[in-house]
Amino acid sequence: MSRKLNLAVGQLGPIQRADSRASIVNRLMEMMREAKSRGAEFIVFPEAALTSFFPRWYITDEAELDSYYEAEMPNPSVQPLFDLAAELGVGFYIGYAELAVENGRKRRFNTSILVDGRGKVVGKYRKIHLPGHADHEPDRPFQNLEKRYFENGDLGFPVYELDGNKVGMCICNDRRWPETWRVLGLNGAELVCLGYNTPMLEPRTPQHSHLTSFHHLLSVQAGAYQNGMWVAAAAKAGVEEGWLLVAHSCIVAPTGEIVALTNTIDDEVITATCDFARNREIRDHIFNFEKHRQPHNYKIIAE
Ligand code: CDT
Repeated sequence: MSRKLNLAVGQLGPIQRADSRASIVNRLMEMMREAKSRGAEFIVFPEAALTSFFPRWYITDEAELDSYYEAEMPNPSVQPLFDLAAELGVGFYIGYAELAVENGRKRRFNTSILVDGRGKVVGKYRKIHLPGHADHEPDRPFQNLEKRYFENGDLGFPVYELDGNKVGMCICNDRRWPETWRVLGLNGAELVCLGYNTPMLEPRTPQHSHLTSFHHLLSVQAGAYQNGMWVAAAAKAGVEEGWLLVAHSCIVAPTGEIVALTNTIDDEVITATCDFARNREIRDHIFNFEKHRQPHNYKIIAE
């Protein structure tokens, strides 16, 4: 019998600046309960899911900046979500801004973790492709200061064993880069979890606004198909502090087909059953890496 996973994606509607961590954690818990009631064993939440997407603001006060980060995970604000995961036996992926102190130095990362059905952290990823800019650009209607507020991830693209399945992670802008998916595929991922905050408007290329959802789905479907993996993609969507974020959270099969898609810009749960036998249909045939890859011709990619 093939191995299967009942999977959910928990899309978040907007988080405003004034919303408390407790209210956000309650929304996540509500979606976890709904996922469980529909038979899900694992739920994927968005990038930076515990706060408003603060890189849109130029923040000069360090204490204020720190308030958007988590210095430990779990911590008392999010512990109820971990407790519920253990109570329900539902694992999860979640993104958050990580404040680490390493060798006495403050380090900031855009991070995600995998938590198993016992409420235990089993894997961590730090976002590698940081979009935007490092300096304040006052002519923009809103900032995209990820390059100021985060360091590039230093953990590579690891794949973790999670309740018997091989699970990898990436975060938002990573999904636009084919290298992300291929490295995860080469590392053996069967399922890739992805969270994102994607503004409909990119101020430097407003002529692409109407393509935002298309580019999102194009990237995720190609990543799934070209590497024979399931993908679960969770948006933070809706009008956050005046700016619309794209929705279209989805679950994509290894064939590249969308098998579940949100149809709101609010908190919404979607579910699907991942049959890992479907990965083999791709990876044993059209994208059999061992048989068909020609890496000696791809050296330029890594140089
Ligand atoms: N969070 C994040 O990585 N957002 C970027 C915005 C880039 S502007 C098109 C993204 O790639 O969706």
